[in-house]
Amino acid sequence: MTLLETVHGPGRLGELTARELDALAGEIRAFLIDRVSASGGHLGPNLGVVELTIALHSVFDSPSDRLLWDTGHQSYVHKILTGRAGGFDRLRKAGGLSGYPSAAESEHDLVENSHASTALSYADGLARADAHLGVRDRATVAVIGDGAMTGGMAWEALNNIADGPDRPLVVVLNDNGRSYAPTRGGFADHLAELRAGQGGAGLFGQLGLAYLGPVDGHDIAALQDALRRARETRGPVVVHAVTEKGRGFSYTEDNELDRGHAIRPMDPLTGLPTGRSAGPSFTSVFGRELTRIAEERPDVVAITAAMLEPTGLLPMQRAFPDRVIDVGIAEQHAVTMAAGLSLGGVHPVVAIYATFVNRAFDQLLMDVALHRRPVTFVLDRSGITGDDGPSHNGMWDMSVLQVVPGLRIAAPRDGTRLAELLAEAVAWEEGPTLVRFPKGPTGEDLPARATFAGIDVLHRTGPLDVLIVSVGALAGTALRVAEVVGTHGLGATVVDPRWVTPVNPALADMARRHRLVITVEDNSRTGGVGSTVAQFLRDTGVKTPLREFGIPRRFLDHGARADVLAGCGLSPQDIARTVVEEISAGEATED
Ligand code: TPP
Repeated sequence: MTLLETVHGPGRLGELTARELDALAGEIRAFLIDRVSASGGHLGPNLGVVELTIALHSVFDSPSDRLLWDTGHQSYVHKILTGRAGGFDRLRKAGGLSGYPSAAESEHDLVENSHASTALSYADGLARADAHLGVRDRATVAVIGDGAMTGGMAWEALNNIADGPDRPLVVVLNDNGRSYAPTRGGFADHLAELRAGQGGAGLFGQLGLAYLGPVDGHDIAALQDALRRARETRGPVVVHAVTEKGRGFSYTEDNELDRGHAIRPMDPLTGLPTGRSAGPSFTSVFGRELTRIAEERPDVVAITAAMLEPTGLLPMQRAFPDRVIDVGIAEQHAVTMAAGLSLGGVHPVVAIYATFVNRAFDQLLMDVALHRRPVTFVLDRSGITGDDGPSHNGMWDMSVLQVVPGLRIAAPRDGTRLAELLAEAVAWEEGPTLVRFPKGPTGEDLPARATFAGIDVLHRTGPLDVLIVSVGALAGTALRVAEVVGTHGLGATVVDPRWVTPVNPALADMARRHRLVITVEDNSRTGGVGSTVAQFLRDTGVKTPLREFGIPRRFLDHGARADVLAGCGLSPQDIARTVVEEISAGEATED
Protein backbone atom coordinates (compact mmCIF):
# COMPACT_ATOMS: atom_id res chain seq x y z
CA MET A 1 0.00 0.00 0.00
CA THR A 2 1.29 3.45 -0.84
CA LEU A 3 1.29 6.22 1.75
CA LEU A 4 -1.17 8.13 -0.40
CA GLU A 5 -3.65 5.26 -0.15
CA THR A 6 -3.63 5.67 3.63
CA VAL A 7 -4.56 9.36 3.49
CA HIS A 8 -8.33 9.80 3.72
CA GLY A 9 -8.23 13.15 5.41
CA PRO A 10 -5.73 15.76 6.64
CA GLY A 11 -5.68 14.24 10.15
CA ARG A 12 -3.49 11.42 8.80
CA LEU A 13 -0.61 13.84 8.15
CA GLY A 14 0.00 14.21 11.90
CA GLU A 15 0.78 10.49 12.10
CA LEU A 16 3.54 10.64 9.48
CA THR A 17 7.22 11.31 10.11
CA ALA A 18 9.10 14.05 8.28
CA ARG A 19 10.62 11.43 6.01
CA GLU A 20 7.18 9.96 5.27
CA LEU A 21 5.80 13.42 4.47
CA ASP A 22 8.59 13.84 1.91
CA ALA A 23 7.76 10.44 0.45
CA LEU A 24 4.09 11.39 0.35
CA ALA A 25 4.99 14.53 -1.61
CA GLY A 26 6.71 12.32 -4.20
CA GLU A 27 3.68 10.06 -4.46
CA ILE A 28 1.33 13.01 -4.86
CA ARG A 29 3.48 14.39 -7.70
CA ALA A 30 3.42 11.06 -9.53
CA PHE A 31 -0.35 10.85 -8.97
CA LEU A 32 -0.92 14.37 -10.33
CA ILE A 33 1.21 13.73 -13.40
CA ASP A 34 -0.63 10.51 -14.13
CA ARG A 35 -4.20 11.73 -13.57
CA VAL A 36 -3.97 15.28 -14.90
CA SER A 37 -2.12 14.12 -18.04
CA ALA A 38 -5.13 11.94 -18.76
CA SER A 39 -7.85 14.47 -17.97
CA GLY A 40 -6.16 17.79 -18.76
CA GLY A 41 -6.21 20.58 -16.19
CA HIS A 42 -4.00 22.78 -14.03
CA LEU A 43 -0.95 20.57 -13.70
CA GLY A 44 1.88 23.13 -13.36
CA PRO A 45 0.34 25.19 -10.52
CA ASN A 46 -0.46 22.04 -8.51
CA LEU A 47 2.99 20.47 -8.96
CA GLY A 48 4.29 23.70 -7.42
CA VAL A 49 2.23 23.53 -4.23
CA VAL A 50 2.62 19.88 -3.18
CA GLU A 51 4.87 20.55 -0.15
CA LEU A 52 3.08 23.82 0.68
CA THR A 53 -0.30 22.08 0.81
CA ILE A 54 1.07 19.23 2.95
CA ALA A 55 2.59 21.76 5.35
CA LEU A 56 -0.63 23.80 5.51
CA HIS A 57 -2.79 20.77 6.27
CA SER A 58 -0.34 19.49 8.86
CA VAL A 59 -0.19 22.80 10.75
CA PHE A 60 -3.77 24.00 10.41
CA ASP A 61 -6.86 22.03 11.30
CA SER A 62 -9.24 22.24 8.34
CA PRO A 63 -12.22 22.66 8.19
CA SER A 64 -12.28 24.24 11.66
CA ASP A 65 -9.42 26.48 10.49
CA ARG A 66 -10.40 27.99 7.17
CA LEU A 67 -8.10 27.44 4.18
CA LEU A 68 -8.85 29.56 1.13
CA TRP A 69 -7.17 29.17 -2.26
CA ASP A 70 -7.05 32.27 -4.39
CA THR A 71 -8.34 31.57 -7.90
CA GLY A 72 -8.68 27.93 -6.81
CA HIS A 73 -6.93 26.28 -9.74
CA GLN A 74 -4.12 25.11 -7.42
CA SER A 75 -6.43 23.20 -5.05
CA TYR A 76 -5.87 19.68 -6.47
CA VAL A 77 -3.37 18.69 -3.74
CA HIS A 78 -5.81 20.05 -1.16
CA LYS A 79 -8.48 17.86 -2.74
CA ILE A 80 -6.21 14.83 -2.56
CA LEU A 81 -5.40 15.43 1.12
CA THR A 82 -9.05 15.95 1.99
CA GLY A 83 -10.12 12.51 0.78
CA ARG A 84 -10.90 13.14 -2.88
CA ALA A 85 -8.04 11.34 -4.64
CA GLY A 86 -10.51 8.73 -5.93
CA GLY A 87 -12.38 11.43 -7.86
CA PHE A 88 -9.45 12.34 -10.09
CA ASP A 89 -10.45 9.76 -12.69
CA ARG A 90 -13.36 12.05 -13.52
CA LEU A 91 -11.68 15.42 -12.98
CA ARG A 92 -13.61 18.19 -14.79
CA LYS A 93 -16.01 15.66 -16.32
CA ALA A 94 -19.79 15.79 -15.88
CA GLY A 95 -20.68 14.48 -12.41
CA GLY A 96 -16.97 14.22 -11.50
CA LEU A 97 -14.60 16.41 -9.48
CA SER A 98 -14.64 20.11 -10.21
CA GLY A 99 -11.37 21.73 -11.28
CA TYR A 100 -11.85 24.36 -8.56
CA PRO A 101 -12.86 24.34 -4.90
CA SER A 102 -16.45 23.20 -4.56
CA ALA A 103 -18.55 23.34 -1.41
CA ALA A 104 -20.74 20.59 -2.86
CA GLU A 105 -17.71 18.26 -2.84
CA SER A 106 -16.25 18.83 0.58
CA GLU A 107 -16.58 20.64 3.89
CA HIS A 108 -12.94 21.66 3.35
CA ASP A 109 -13.96 23.95 0.47
CA LEU A 110 -15.55 27.10 1.80
CA VAL A 111 -15.73 29.23 -1.31
CA GLU A 112 -16.25 28.38 -4.96
CA ASN A 113 -13.85 30.67 -6.71
CA SER A 114 -11.90 30.72 -9.97
CA HIS A 115 -11.81 34.42 -10.75
CA ALA A 116 -8.54 35.68 -9.33
CA SER A 117 -7.61 37.98 -6.45
CA THR A 118 -10.65 37.42 -4.22
CA ALA A 119 -9.26 35.23 -1.41
CA LEU A 120 -7.89 38.05 0.74
CA SER A 121 -11.28 39.77 0.70
CA TYR A 122 -13.08 36.58 1.71
CA ALA A 123 -10.46 36.10 4.42
CA ASP A 124 -10.79 39.66 5.68
CA GLY A 125 -14.55 39.11 5.94
CA LEU A 126 -14.08 35.81 7.81
CA ALA A 127 -11.58 37.38 10.21
CA ARG A 128 -13.93 40.31 10.85
CA ALA A 129 -16.83 37.89 11.42
CA ASP A 130 -14.75 36.01 14.02
CA ALA A 131 -13.91 39.30 15.72
CA HIS A 132 -17.54 40.35 15.65
CA LEU A 133 -18.76 37.06 17.10
CA GLY A 134 -15.93 36.72 19.60
CA VAL A 135 -14.60 33.50 18.04
CA ARG A 136 -10.92 33.11 18.96
CA ASP A 137 -9.93 29.51 18.47
CA ARG A 138 -9.65 29.16 14.74
CA ALA A 139 -7.35 30.47 12.02
CA THR A 140 -8.11 31.98 8.65
CA VAL A 141 -5.54 31.27 5.97
CA ALA A 142 -5.56 32.58 2.42
CA VAL A 143 -3.10 31.24 -0.16
CA ILE A 144 -2.52 33.67 -3.01
CA GLY A 145 -0.13 33.52 -5.98
CA ASP A 146 2.16 36.34 -7.04
CA GLY A 147 0.05 36.49 -10.21
CA ALA A 148 -3.19 36.94 -8.30
CA MET A 149 -1.45 39.62 -6.25
CA THR A 150 -1.35 41.77 -9.41
CA GLY A 151 -5.13 42.15 -9.18
CA GLY A 152 -6.46 45.34 -7.63
CA MET A 153 -8.84 43.53 -5.29
CA ALA A 154 -5.91 41.89 -3.51
CA TRP A 155 -4.52 45.33 -2.70
CA GLU A 156 -7.89 46.66 -1.61
CA ALA A 157 -8.02 43.69 0.75
CA LEU A 158 -4.45 44.13 2.05
CA ASN A 159 -5.23 47.75 2.81
CA ASN A 160 -8.14 46.58 4.96
CA ILE A 161 -6.30 43.65 6.50
CA ALA A 162 -3.55 46.01 7.65
CA ASP A 163 -6.26 48.12 9.27
CA GLY A 164 -6.99 45.29 11.74
CA PRO A 165 -3.73 44.75 13.64
CA ASP A 166 -5.58 42.60 16.21
CA ARG A 167 -7.38 40.38 13.72
CA PRO A 168 -5.42 37.16 13.11
CA LEU A 169 -5.19 36.33 9.43
CA VAL A 170 -2.50 34.37 7.62
CA VAL A 171 -1.73 35.34 4.03
CA VAL A 172 0.44 32.73 2.32
CA LEU A 173 2.06 34.26 -0.72
CA ASN A 174 2.80 31.42 -3.12
CA ASP A 175 5.48 33.13 -5.16
CA ASN A 176 6.59 31.22 -8.25
CA GLY A 177 7.34 34.38 -10.22
CA ARG A 178 4.66 33.58 -12.78
CA SER A 179 1.03 33.96 -13.71
CA TYR A 180 0.92 31.97 -16.95
CA ALA A 181 3.93 33.93 -18.15
CA PRO A 182 6.44 35.54 -15.78
CA THR A 183 4.75 38.16 -13.60
CA ARG A 184 5.65 41.70 -14.61
CA GLY A 185 5.65 45.10 -12.97
CA GLY A 186 6.96 46.98 -9.99
CA PHE A 187 5.48 44.56 -7.46
CA ALA A 188 7.02 41.57 -9.27
CA ASP A 189 10.39 43.34 -9.10
CA HIS A 190 9.87 43.95 -5.40
CA LEU A 191 9.09 40.27 -4.80
CA ALA A 192 12.28 39.34 -6.63
CA GLU A 193 14.19 41.47 -4.13
CA LEU A 194 12.40 39.85 -1.19
CA ARG A 195 13.07 36.40 -2.67
CA ALA A 196 16.75 37.27 -2.76
CA GLY A 197 16.55 38.10 0.94
CA GLN A 198 17.01 41.82 0.27
CA GLY A 199 14.55 44.36 1.58
CA GLY A 200 13.52 42.73 4.86
CA ALA A 201 9.74 42.71 5.25
CA GLY A 202 9.48 45.08 2.29
CA LEU A 203 6.18 46.62 1.33
CA PHE A 204 4.32 44.26 3.63
CA GLY A 205 6.25 45.50 6.63
CA GLN A 206 5.64 49.08 5.61
CA LEU A 207 1.92 48.35 5.49
CA GLY A 208 2.14 47.18 9.09
CA LEU A 209 1.85 43.46 8.39
CA ALA A 210 4.10 40.87 9.99
CA TYR A 211 6.28 39.14 7.39
CA LEU A 212 7.84 35.67 7.54
CA GLY A 213 10.13 34.63 4.78
CA PRO A 214 11.26 34.05 2.23
CA VAL A 215 10.68 30.34 2.92
CA ASP A 216 11.69 27.52 0.59
CA GLY A 217 8.26 26.37 -0.59
CA HIS A 218 9.51 22.83 -1.20
CA ASP A 219 10.95 22.29 2.27
CA ILE A 220 8.11 20.88 4.35
CA ALA A 221 9.85 21.33 7.71
CA ALA A 222 10.77 24.95 6.98
CA LEU A 223 7.23 25.66 5.82
CA GLN A 224 5.74 24.02 8.91
CA ASP A 225 7.98 26.12 11.08
CA ALA A 226 6.96 29.38 9.38
CA LEU A 227 3.29 28.45 9.38
CA ARG A 228 3.34 27.56 13.09
CA ARG A 229 4.85 30.95 13.83
CA ALA A 230 2.22 32.58 11.65
CA ARG A 231 -0.48 30.71 13.52
CA GLU A 232 0.78 32.11 16.80
CA THR A 233 0.82 35.69 15.49
CA ARG A 234 -2.17 37.52 16.95
CA GLY A 235 -2.59 39.77 13.93
CA PRO A 236 -2.23 39.72 10.17
CA VAL A 237 0.88 38.03 8.85
CA VAL A 238 2.30 37.29 5.40
CA VAL A 239 4.22 34.04 4.86
CA HIS A 240 6.29 34.38 1.70
CA ALA A 241 6.76 30.89 0.24
CA VAL A 242 8.98 30.63 -2.82
CA THR A 243 7.86 27.79 -5.07
CA GLU A 244 8.62 26.49 -8.52
CA LYS A 245 5.71 26.13 -10.91
CA GLY A 246 5.56 22.73 -12.61
CA ARG A 247 8.20 21.24 -10.29
CA GLY A 248 9.19 17.61 -10.69
CA PHE A 249 8.03 16.92 -14.24
CA SER A 250 10.28 17.69 -17.18
CA TYR A 251 7.43 18.64 -19.51
CA THR A 252 6.15 21.37 -17.17
CA GLU A 253 9.56 22.44 -15.89
CA ASP A 254 10.89 22.93 -19.42
CA ASN A 255 7.81 24.69 -20.73
CA GLU A 256 9.02 28.28 -20.69
CA LEU A 257 5.72 29.58 -22.01
CA ASP A 258 3.56 28.71 -19.02
CA ARG A 259 5.13 25.79 -17.08
CA GLY A 260 2.14 23.62 -17.93
CA HIS A 261 -0.30 26.05 -16.34
CA ALA A 262 -3.37 24.43 -17.92
CA ILE A 263 -2.61 21.38 -20.01
CA ARG A 264 -4.68 19.47 -22.53
CA PRO A 265 -4.77 15.67 -22.15
CA MET A 266 -1.31 14.44 -23.09
CA ASP A 267 1.05 11.51 -23.06
CA PRO A 268 3.13 11.98 -19.88
CA LEU A 269 6.12 10.29 -21.51
CA THR A 270 6.35 12.48 -24.60
CA GLY A 271 4.40 15.57 -23.56
CA LEU A 272 2.47 15.29 -26.84
CA PRO A 273 -1.28 15.97 -26.87
CA THR A 274 -3.39 12.82 -27.02
CA GLY A 275 -6.53 14.44 -28.48
CA ARG A 276 -7.06 14.84 -32.22
CA SER A 277 -6.43 18.28 -33.66
CA ALA A 278 -9.74 19.65 -34.89
CA GLY A 279 -8.33 22.39 -37.11
CA PRO A 280 -7.62 26.04 -36.38
CA SER A 281 -9.25 27.56 -33.33
CA PHE A 282 -11.02 30.92 -33.17
CA THR A 283 -8.17 31.99 -30.88
CA SER A 284 -5.48 31.20 -33.45
CA VAL A 285 -7.38 32.88 -36.29
CA PHE A 286 -7.73 35.98 -34.12
CA GLY A 287 -3.99 35.97 -33.33
CA ARG A 288 -3.07 35.61 -37.00
CA GLU A 289 -5.48 38.30 -38.20
CA LEU A 290 -4.58 40.80 -35.50
CA THR A 291 -0.91 40.44 -36.41
CA ARG A 292 -1.83 41.06 -40.05
CA ILE A 293 -3.82 44.17 -39.12
CA ALA A 294 -0.96 45.36 -36.90
CA GLU A 295 1.40 45.16 -39.88
CA GLU A 296 -0.77 47.66 -41.74
CA ARG A 297 -1.78 49.77 -38.76
CA PRO A 298 1.14 50.96 -36.62
CA ASP A 299 -1.36 52.59 -34.25
CA VAL A 300 -2.81 49.21 -33.19
CA VAL A 301 -1.68 47.93 -29.79
CA ALA A 302 -2.92 44.81 -27.95
CA ILE A 303 -3.59 44.43 -24.23
CA THR A 304 -3.83 41.23 -22.20
CA ALA A 305 -4.63 40.71 -18.55
CA ALA A 306 -1.99 38.04 -17.86
CA MET A 307 -3.25 35.73 -20.59
CA LEU A 308 -0.95 36.35 -23.51
CA GLU A 309 -0.91 32.89 -25.05
CA PRO A 310 -4.44 31.74 -24.13
CA THR A 311 -5.98 34.79 -25.82
CA GLY A 312 -3.93 34.26 -28.99
CA LEU A 313 -1.62 37.26 -28.65
CA LEU A 314 1.63 35.32 -28.92
CA PRO A 315 2.07 35.82 -32.72
CA MET A 316 1.51 39.56 -32.32
CA GLN A 317 3.96 39.70 -29.43
CA ARG A 318 6.58 37.83 -31.46
CA ALA A 319 6.12 40.18 -34.41
CA PHE A 320 5.78 43.38 -32.38
CA PRO A 321 7.07 42.84 -28.84
CA ASP A 322 6.58 46.49 -27.92
CA ARG A 323 2.98 46.54 -29.03
CA VAL A 324 1.53 43.93 -26.66
CA ILE A 325 0.99 45.06 -23.09
CA ASP A 326 0.55 42.55 -20.28
CA VAL A 327 -1.05 44.42 -17.37
CA GLY A 328 -1.26 41.44 -15.00
CA ILE A 329 -4.58 40.13 -13.69
CA ALA A 330 -5.98 43.64 -13.89
CA GLU A 331 -8.99 43.68 -16.19
CA GLN A 332 -10.31 46.94 -14.80
CA HIS A 333 -7.01 48.72 -15.33
CA ALA A 334 -6.70 47.13 -18.79
CA VAL A 335 -9.98 48.70 -19.91
CA THR A 336 -9.45 52.20 -18.54
CA MET A 337 -5.82 52.15 -19.68
CA ALA A 338 -7.17 51.26 -23.14
CA ALA A 339 -9.37 54.37 -22.95
CA GLY A 340 -6.25 56.36 -22.13
CA LEU A 341 -4.31 54.83 -25.03
CA SER A 342 -7.18 55.73 -27.30
CA LEU A 343 -7.32 59.30 -26.01
CA GLY A 344 -3.61 59.41 -26.80
CA GLY A 345 -4.15 58.40 -30.43
CA VAL A 346 -3.57 54.65 -30.29
CA HIS A 347 -6.15 51.99 -31.25
CA PRO A 348 -6.16 49.39 -28.46
CA VAL A 349 -7.39 45.83 -28.87
CA VAL A 350 -8.23 44.36 -25.45
CA ALA A 351 -8.13 40.56 -25.64
CA ILE A 352 -9.83 38.96 -22.68
CA TYR A 353 -11.93 35.92 -21.74
CA ALA A 354 -15.63 36.71 -21.82
CA THR A 355 -16.13 35.70 -18.19
CA PHE A 356 -13.46 38.14 -17.00
CA VAL A 357 -14.88 41.18 -18.76
CA ASN A 358 -17.63 41.16 -16.11
CA ARG A 359 -15.04 42.65 -13.78
CA ALA A 360 -14.57 45.69 -15.96
CA PHE A 361 -18.15 46.57 -16.77
CA ASP A 362 -18.06 50.01 -15.18
CA GLN A 363 -14.78 50.86 -16.88
CA LEU A 364 -16.14 49.79 -20.24
CA LEU A 365 -19.35 51.79 -19.72
CA MET A 366 -17.99 54.98 -18.22
CA ASP A 367 -14.37 55.23 -19.24
CA VAL A 368 -14.61 53.85 -22.79
CA ALA A 369 -18.20 54.12 -24.03
CA LEU A 370 -19.20 57.43 -22.44
CA HIS A 371 -16.12 58.90 -24.09
CA ARG A 372 -16.98 57.18 -27.40
CA ARG A 373 -13.46 55.77 -27.54
CA PRO A 374 -12.74 53.44 -30.47
CA VAL A 375 -11.40 50.58 -28.38
CA THR A 376 -11.85 47.05 -29.73
CA PHE A 377 -12.67 44.28 -27.25
CA VAL A 378 -12.09 40.69 -28.27
CA LEU A 379 -13.85 38.18 -26.04
CA ASP A 380 -12.51 34.66 -26.25
CA ARG A 381 -14.27 31.74 -24.48
CA SER A 382 -17.69 33.27 -25.09
CA GLY A 383 -20.58 30.87 -24.76
CA ILE A 384 -20.14 27.52 -23.04
CA THR A 385 -16.60 26.56 -22.13
CA GLY A 386 -17.83 23.49 -20.24
CA ASP A 387 -15.13 21.70 -18.30
CA ASP A 388 -14.02 24.70 -16.22
CA GLY A 389 -17.44 24.87 -14.61
CA PRO A 390 -20.00 27.57 -13.85
CA SER A 391 -17.67 30.52 -13.44
CA HIS A 392 -15.80 30.13 -16.71
CA ASN A 393 -18.72 30.07 -19.12
CA GLY A 394 -18.93 33.22 -21.21
CA MET A 395 -22.68 33.38 -21.04
CA TRP A 396 -23.22 36.85 -19.61
CA ASP A 397 -21.19 39.11 -21.88
CA MET A 398 -23.96 40.10 -24.26
CA SER A 399 -26.55 40.51 -21.49
CA VAL A 400 -24.22 42.78 -19.59
CA LEU A 401 -22.78 44.66 -22.54
CA GLN A 402 -25.79 45.16 -24.80
CA VAL A 403 -26.85 47.92 -22.40
CA VAL A 404 -23.71 49.96 -23.17
CA PRO A 405 -24.64 52.90 -25.42
CA GLY A 406 -22.70 53.02 -28.67
CA LEU A 407 -21.01 49.62 -28.26
CA ARG A 408 -21.18 47.52 -31.43
CA ILE A 409 -21.05 43.75 -30.89
CA ALA A 410 -20.10 41.19 -33.54
CA ALA A 411 -20.39 37.40 -33.26
CA PRO A 412 -18.48 35.64 -36.05
CA ARG A 413 -19.77 32.20 -37.02
CA ASP A 414 -16.51 30.90 -38.56
CA GLY A 415 -12.89 31.78 -39.27
CA THR A 416 -13.57 33.88 -42.35
CA ARG A 417 -16.21 35.92 -40.56
CA LEU A 418 -13.86 36.40 -37.61
CA ALA A 419 -11.23 37.85 -39.95
CA GLU A 420 -13.78 40.14 -41.63
CA LEU A 421 -15.46 41.31 -38.45
CA LEU A 422 -12.20 41.93 -36.62
CA ALA A 423 -11.04 44.11 -39.52
CA GLU A 424 -14.36 46.00 -39.49
CA ALA A 425 -14.16 46.41 -35.71
CA VAL A 426 -10.66 47.85 -35.74
CA ALA A 427 -11.56 50.15 -38.66
CA TRP A 428 -14.58 51.61 -36.78
CA GLU A 429 -13.58 54.95 -35.31
CA GLU A 430 -16.93 56.20 -33.93
CA GLY A 431 -16.88 54.28 -30.65
CA PRO A 432 -16.14 50.92 -29.01
CA THR A 433 -16.52 47.59 -30.77
CA LEU A 434 -16.52 44.04 -29.50
CA VAL A 435 -15.98 40.70 -31.23
CA ARG A 436 -16.95 37.56 -29.30
CA PHE A 437 -16.27 33.92 -30.13
CA PRO A 438 -16.10 30.60 -28.31
CA LYS A 439 -13.36 28.23 -27.24
CA GLY A 440 -12.40 25.61 -29.80
CA PRO A 441 -12.13 25.06 -33.53
CA THR A 442 -13.74 27.38 -36.05
CA GLY A 443 -15.00 24.40 -38.05
CA GLU A 444 -15.66 24.60 -41.78
CA ASP A 445 -16.55 27.98 -43.20
CA LEU A 446 -20.29 28.46 -43.62
CA PRO A 447 -20.62 30.68 -46.67
CA ALA A 448 -23.52 33.07 -47.21
CA ARG A 449 -25.92 32.30 -50.08
CA ALA A 450 -26.81 35.98 -50.23
CA THR A 451 -26.36 39.11 -48.14
CA PHE A 452 -29.09 41.73 -47.52
CA ALA A 453 -28.20 44.98 -45.79
CA GLY A 454 -25.33 43.30 -43.99
CA ILE A 455 -27.29 40.21 -42.95
CA ASP A 456 -25.96 36.93 -44.32
CA VAL A 457 -28.55 34.43 -45.54
CA LEU A 458 -27.11 30.97 -44.93
CA HIS A 459 -30.07 28.83 -45.96
CA ARG A 460 -33.49 29.25 -47.62
CA THR A 461 -35.91 26.44 -48.51
CA GLY A 462 -39.66 25.89 -48.75
CA PRO A 463 -42.38 28.27 -47.65
CA LEU A 464 -41.63 31.22 -45.35
CA ASP A 465 -42.35 29.33 -42.13
CA VAL A 466 -39.52 29.95 -39.69
CA LEU A 467 -36.86 32.66 -39.71
CA ILE A 468 -33.89 31.40 -37.73
CA VAL A 469 -31.68 34.23 -36.50
CA SER A 470 -28.38 32.61 -35.71
CA VAL A 471 -25.82 34.22 -33.42
CA GLY A 472 -22.14 33.50 -33.99
CA ALA A 473 -20.83 29.99 -33.57
CA LEU A 474 -24.29 28.45 -33.19
CA ALA A 475 -24.77 28.81 -36.97
CA GLY A 476 -24.09 25.08 -37.43
CA THR A 477 -26.87 24.31 -34.95
CA ALA A 478 -29.21 26.76 -36.72
CA LEU A 479 -28.55 25.07 -40.07
CA ARG A 480 -29.31 21.64 -38.62
CA VAL A 481 -32.55 22.98 -37.13
CA ALA A 482 -33.51 24.10 -40.66
CA GLU A 483 -32.77 20.60 -41.96
CA VAL A 484 -34.84 18.89 -39.27
CA VAL A 485 -37.86 21.19 -39.63
CA GLY A 486 -37.57 20.58 -43.40
CA THR A 487 -38.19 16.88 -42.81
CA HIS A 488 -41.50 17.95 -41.22
CA GLY A 489 -42.44 19.82 -44.39
CA LEU A 490 -41.65 23.28 -43.01
CA GLY A 491 -39.67 25.94 -44.81
CA ALA A 492 -36.83 27.73 -43.06
CA THR A 493 -34.61 30.73 -43.61
CA VAL A 494 -31.37 30.91 -41.63
CA VAL A 495 -29.78 34.33 -41.28
CA ASP A 496 -26.67 35.54 -39.49
CA PRO A 497 -26.68 39.30 -38.74
CA ARG A 498 -22.90 39.20 -38.00
CA TRP A 499 -23.17 42.46 -36.05
CA VAL A 500 -25.74 41.55 -33.42
CA THR A 501 -25.81 44.85 -31.51
CA PRO A 502 -27.34 47.21 -32.46
CA VAL A 503 -30.12 45.15 -34.06
CA ASN A 504 -29.97 45.32 -37.85
CA PRO A 505 -33.25 47.05 -38.91
CA ALA A 506 -33.46 44.82 -42.02
CA LEU A 507 -34.49 42.00 -39.65
CA ALA A 508 -37.95 43.60 -39.28
CA ASP A 509 -38.90 42.99 -42.89
CA MET A 510 -37.53 39.47 -42.88
CA ALA A 511 -39.42 38.67 -39.67
CA ARG A 512 -42.67 40.12 -40.99
CA ARG A 513 -42.67 37.71 -43.92
CA HIS A 514 -42.32 34.56 -41.78
CA ARG A 515 -44.76 32.78 -39.44
CA LEU A 516 -42.29 32.34 -36.60
CA VAL A 517 -38.95 33.88 -35.68
CA ILE A 518 -36.46 32.05 -33.50
CA THR A 519 -33.13 33.31 -32.21
CA VAL A 520 -30.34 30.88 -31.34
CA GLU A 521 -27.46 32.09 -29.15
CA ASP A 522 -24.94 30.79 -26.62
CA ASN A 523 -25.58 33.63 -24.18
CA SER A 524 -28.10 33.91 -21.37
CA ARG A 525 -31.67 34.17 -22.66
CA THR A 526 -32.09 36.96 -20.13
CA GLY A 527 -30.94 40.13 -21.83
CA GLY A 528 -29.47 38.22 -24.75
CA VAL A 529 -29.68 38.93 -28.47
CA GLY A 530 -33.05 37.18 -28.67
CA SER A 531 -34.67 39.45 -26.13
CA THR A 532 -33.21 42.53 -27.84
CA VAL A 533 -34.51 41.39 -31.23
CA ALA A 534 -37.94 40.67 -29.69
CA GLN A 535 -38.06 44.16 -28.23
CA PHE A 536 -37.02 45.64 -31.57
CA LEU A 537 -39.73 43.70 -33.44
CA ARG A 538 -42.39 44.84 -30.97
CA ASP A 539 -41.18 48.42 -31.27
CA THR A 540 -41.42 48.26 -35.06
CA GLY A 541 -44.90 46.71 -34.97
CA VAL A 542 -43.91 43.29 -36.33
CA LYS A 543 -46.51 40.78 -35.11
CA THR A 544 -44.64 37.56 -35.95
CA PRO A 545 -44.16 35.56 -32.74
CA LEU A 546 -40.57 35.09 -31.54
CA ARG A 547 -38.98 32.35 -29.45
CA GLU A 548 -35.55 32.89 -27.92
CA PHE A 549 -33.23 29.90 -27.58
CA GLY A 550 -30.29 30.53 -25.29
CA ILE A 551 -28.81 29.60 -21.96
CA PRO A 552 -31.17 29.50 -18.98
CA ARG A 553 -30.53 31.86 -16.07
CA ARG A 554 -28.69 29.42 -13.84
CA PHE A 555 -25.12 28.37 -13.03
CA LEU A 556 -24.13 25.37 -15.13
CA ASP A 557 -22.19 22.42 -13.75
CA HIS A 558 -18.96 21.43 -15.47
CA GLY A 559 -19.04 18.95 -18.35
CA ALA A 560 -18.21 18.65 -22.05
CA ARG A 561 -19.32 21.69 -24.05
CA ALA A 562 -21.68 19.78 -26.38
CA ASP A 563 -23.34 18.05 -23.41
CA VAL A 564 -23.77 21.28 -21.48
CA LEU A 565 -25.32 22.94 -24.55
CA ALA A 566 -27.65 19.97 -25.03
CA GLY A 567 -28.55 20.19 -21.32
CA CYS A 568 -29.65 23.78 -21.96
CA GLY A 569 -32.05 22.62 -24.69
CA LEU A 570 -29.73 23.92 -27.40
CA SER A 571 -29.47 20.72 -29.46
CA PRO A 572 -30.81 21.01 -33.03
CA GLN A 573 -33.40 18.30 -32.29
CA ASP A 574 -34.81 20.07 -29.22
CA ILE A 575 -34.98 23.42 -30.98
CA ALA A 576 -36.57 21.88 -34.09
CA ARG A 577 -39.19 20.09 -31.97
CA THR A 578 -40.26 23.38 -30.40
CA VAL A 579 -40.40 25.06 -33.81
CA VAL A 580 -42.60 22.32 -35.26
CA GLU A 581 -44.89 22.37 -32.20
CA GLU A 582 -45.13 26.14 -32.23
CA ILE A 583 -46.01 26.32 -35.91
CA SER A 584 -48.57 23.50 -35.60
CA ALA A 585 -50.12 25.25 -32.57
CA GLY A 586 -50.29 28.43 -34.68
CA GLU A 587 -52.03 26.50 -37.45
CA ALA A 588 -54.54 25.08 -34.96
CA THR A 589 -55.36 28.63 -33.79
CA GLU A 590 -55.59 29.89 -37.38
CA ASP A 591 -58.13 27.08 -38.08
N1 TPP B 1 -8.50 36.97 -14.67
C1 TPP B 1 -9.24 36.70 -13.58
C2 TPP B 1 -10.05 37.78 -12.94
N2 TPP B 1 -9.29 35.48 -13.07
C3 TPP B 1 -8.59 34.49 -13.64
N3 TPP B 1 -8.70 33.28 -13.11
C4 TPP B 1 -7.78 34.73 -14.77
C5 TPP B 1 -7.78 36.00 -15.27
C6 TPP B 1 -7.03 33.62 -15.50
N4 TPP B 1 -5.98 33.06 -14.68
C7 TPP B 1 -6.13 31.91 -13.99
S1 TPP B 1 -4.82 31.50 -13.10
C8 TPP B 1 -3.95 32.82 -13.65
C9 TPP B 1 -4.72 33.59 -14.51
C10 TPP B 1 -4.28 34.82 -15.19
C11 TPP B 1 -2.54 33.03 -13.21
C12 TPP B 1 -2.44 32.95 -11.72
O1 TPP B 1 -1.12 33.15 -11.31
P1 TPP B 1 -0.77 32.94 -9.79
O2 TPP B 1 -1.81 33.56 -8.93
O3 TPP B 1 0.61 33.38 -9.60
O4 TPP B 1 -0.91 31.38 -9.58
P2 TPP B 1 0.02 30.22 -10.17
O5 TPP B 1 -0.77 29.55 -11.23
O6 TPP B 1 1.29 30.82 -10.71
O7 TPP B 1 0.28 29.33 -9.03
